[in-house]
Amino acid sequence: MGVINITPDSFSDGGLYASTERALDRADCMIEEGVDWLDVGGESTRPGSAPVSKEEELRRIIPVVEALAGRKVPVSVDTSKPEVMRAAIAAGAAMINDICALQAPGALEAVSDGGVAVCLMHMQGNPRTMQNNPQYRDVVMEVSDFLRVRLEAALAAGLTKDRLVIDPGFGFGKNQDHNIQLLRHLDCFLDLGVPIMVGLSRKSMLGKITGNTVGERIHASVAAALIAVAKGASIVRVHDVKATRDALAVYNAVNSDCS
Ligand code: 7PJ
Repeated sequence: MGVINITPDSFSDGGLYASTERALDRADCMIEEGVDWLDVGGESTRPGSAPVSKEEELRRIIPVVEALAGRKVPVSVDTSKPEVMRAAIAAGAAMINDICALQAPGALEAVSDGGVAVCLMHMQGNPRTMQNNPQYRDVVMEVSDFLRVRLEAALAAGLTKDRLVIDPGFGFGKNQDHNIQLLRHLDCFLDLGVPIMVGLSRKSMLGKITGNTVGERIHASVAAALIAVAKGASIVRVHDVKATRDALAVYNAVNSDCS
């Protein structure tokens, strides 16, 4: 899954049009590189980031989703707001990727009415404060228990299991040790019975290990994606599609033919 962030540059004369064009160029480049899903997001959820209004999120996302609905690759929309979910589905989105796991009032209804796939992600706290000393007694157990409860809520709201994906939420209210534990024990989440998605690409967890800045984390990101797949992940959310695909092609060539 390739990440498409739509964050308009308020200093540029092109404004939103320019950022829409940039997002579509980026998407076309990823499609060329063989991406299977595009994940479109209009609100930064990095640690310390401030929320964006639903009007602004819609303005950023919808033109891109509409344009991408005509391409060959399905589109996921990274949002936590029910109104944005409904509009994204109407514009052609095939998946809603929610870092709040459909906890906002009306979110369960928005996706169950829409008939789309959903990624339920774990986060402790909210993006503004989540990295201020996150605490767990047993991070793998607690994240897994949370995801089980959210899966049950989704099923109770009428979603079917074949539409659901879970994600432990690397970097979302987790310290370095928590992130490492989650990756080391990622296979535990297979017990939940739905595909596992992970987002490790370019994250600060990899910066802490390598000492590299965001732009220099491609090799670490590919390594992390490979480890995640080896431990059972089905979907890896990445910025560097070609590099990740090549690494996974080698992995799959060795793993798929056991004769
Ligand atoms: C994730 C995400 C992730 C899912 C972001 C970033 C921060 N959605 N959205 N999982 N991360 N499902 O890409 O660095 O890990 S935004």
